[in-house]
Amino acid sequence: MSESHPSLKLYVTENSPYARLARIIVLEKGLEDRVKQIVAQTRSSDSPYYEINPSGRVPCLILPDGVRLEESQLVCSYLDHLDNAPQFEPPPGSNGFHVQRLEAMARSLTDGVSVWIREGFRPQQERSPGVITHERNRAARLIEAWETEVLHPVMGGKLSNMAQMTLIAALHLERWNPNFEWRNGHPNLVSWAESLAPRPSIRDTMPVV
Ligand SMILES: N[C@@H](CCC(=O)N[C@@H](CS)C(=O)NCC(=O)O)C(=O)O
Repeated sequence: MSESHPSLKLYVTENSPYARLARIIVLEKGLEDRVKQIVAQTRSSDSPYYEINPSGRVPCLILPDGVRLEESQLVCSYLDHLDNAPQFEPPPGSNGFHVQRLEAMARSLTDGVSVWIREGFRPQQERSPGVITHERNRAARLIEAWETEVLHPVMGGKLSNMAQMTLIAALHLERWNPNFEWRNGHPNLVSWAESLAPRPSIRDTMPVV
């Protein structure tokens, strides 16, 4: 395959935490020459992107034969297996179970904070105070739980699983939502996040504000 002709197209936006997972994998695995990243126009009526992905969501990966993949977990797994040497699969046994459990919990945080952020983008008169309160409280409960869970051995060490990746993407949503204040009173989470932040794949995919 010619390096100047990437065979896969990855549709992303710069600030989607879900697309960020796929962008992190591309960098971690050195796939920049094989995967062309294209910024999609999401959440606008009549976007040309809807012809490519009818759901309108990112990330979305288009394979050389035109097959379309969405959902960040599937897209990440596909990219991770491209070289037949996956690095981010759950390990066998009990640690694998904990990676999947913690990935689900990190995804709950991402999903909830994303709803909260979207609510903030609506015109003032369309915002639902009930939704905002619900999501703020959900995030606060999850952050409390994460303060302990982040000490689980599978969350430590080098970047090696989707639980770590999903949590860092969720925590960095603070850049989009200044009311998502998770740092105060959570020293374990702060030091965990600070230890990952300088990693090039994390640093170079930071949400732009
Ligand atoms: N469960 C999906 C969520 C993807 C998602 O909701 N992406 C958002 C960006 S953060 C999106 O594309 N939204 C556009 C829309 O809802 O039209 C995944 O993990 O990939």
